[in-house]
Amino acid sequence: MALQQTLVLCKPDAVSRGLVGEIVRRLEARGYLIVAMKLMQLDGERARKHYGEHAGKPFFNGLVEFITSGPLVALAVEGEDVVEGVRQMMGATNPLQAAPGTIRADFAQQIGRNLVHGSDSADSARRELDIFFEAKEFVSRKHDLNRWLVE
Ligand code: IDP
Ligand code: MG
Repeated sequence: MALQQTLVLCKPDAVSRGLVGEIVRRLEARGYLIVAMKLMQLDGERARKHYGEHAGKPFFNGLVEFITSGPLVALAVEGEDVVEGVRQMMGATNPLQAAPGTIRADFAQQIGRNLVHGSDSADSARRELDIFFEAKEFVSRKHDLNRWLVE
């Protein structure tokens, strides 16, 4: 077990569809702590940096266009093994392959409109959090609930 932070994005489809509250509710209900959060519109440069691993893929330009098309909500989320936990809560990239009960299966239909981003490793999380947040934007929170969450 490791105390980690991860980057979660409620993508422009989630914001436009009024699903930010539902996504935040699920993260909070699982016991993860939000340690930074903001509504913002991403510019192309930051979007290409964030999704750099996908540069050159057929969906890359559409992905950058979409993620910059409207406001998104970026969150830094903290908890024990939160990187894997958030990936599990999001479900598979393609909502048709995502398990029922995950955000993507419950609320999305297509891979290019799958509502959420979550970092895929602790290293990715650090890199991505740096793109979205400055150090001073993080708050430090006590994990009082861990008494009930962690053995
Ligand atoms: P992830 O978001 O589950 O980590 P990645 O493979 O990192 O999935 O892809 C990043 C994002 O790019 C996906 O969430 C999805 O929105 C989009 N994407 C990935 N593959 C495709 C595709 O084949 N067609 C359209 N969009 C895609
Ligand atoms: Mg990814």
